[in-house]
Amino acid sequence: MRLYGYWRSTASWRVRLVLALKEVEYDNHPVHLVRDGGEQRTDAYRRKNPMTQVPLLEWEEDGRTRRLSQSVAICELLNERYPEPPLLPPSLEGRATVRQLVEVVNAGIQPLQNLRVLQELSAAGMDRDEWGARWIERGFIALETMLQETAGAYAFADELTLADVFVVPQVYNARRFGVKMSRFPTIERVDAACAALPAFAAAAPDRQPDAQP
Ligand SMILES: N[C@@H](CCC(=O)N[C@@H](CS)C(=O)NCC(=O)O)C(=O)O
Repeated sequence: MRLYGYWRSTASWRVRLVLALKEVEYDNHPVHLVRDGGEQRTDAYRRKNPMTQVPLLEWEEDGRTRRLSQSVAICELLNERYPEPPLLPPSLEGRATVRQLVEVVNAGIQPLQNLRVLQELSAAGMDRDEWGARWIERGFIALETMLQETAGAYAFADELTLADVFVVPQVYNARRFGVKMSRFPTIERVDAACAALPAFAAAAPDRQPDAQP
């Protein structure tokens, strides 16, 4: 199994987290998102992922090379293929609630501060850091309210779920953009609980082979 990703990509980090939690071995293929205009935009990579984004998971099966992009789809595939530990709760309502939290980050926050959006904003003369912080803060106001209802030791009750896998990388980006995390005590508490786990430490950006100082 090969993971095409980038050390500081939050969407790649989600997949790294699931692989680490499931203890699945994989080959890391770094795609530098900035160097030379971005390796994700090369013809060779575009043929693998027409969206020209990371992450991308690639593996061989039945004599064919399989590829899957989009971190939600990848995480769900891995969660079903490697059932232990389960990253979705047993109840239907629990699974839907976790997916709701996942989508708040995946659809409601991350796309607004993705690299290509920030690059376009900079080119148009806008302050990309102010923009990024503003949209993360708006999303976190909602997420904090939701987590006050759902969180136990982790984002959903007392077991790790995909909600934690999506929230933790977004907190890292919030800090990068200068968001004041003390405004979001439940998000901060969930992030700290996850940070104490070895799988979360292993998947962190600065532990990746392509990390830069
Ligand atoms: N919805 C996609 C988002 C993927 C995404 O936004 N990837 C970013 C890095 S976190 C990327 O490749 N950006 C490169 C670019 O914008 O050119 C997913 O969850 O996989």
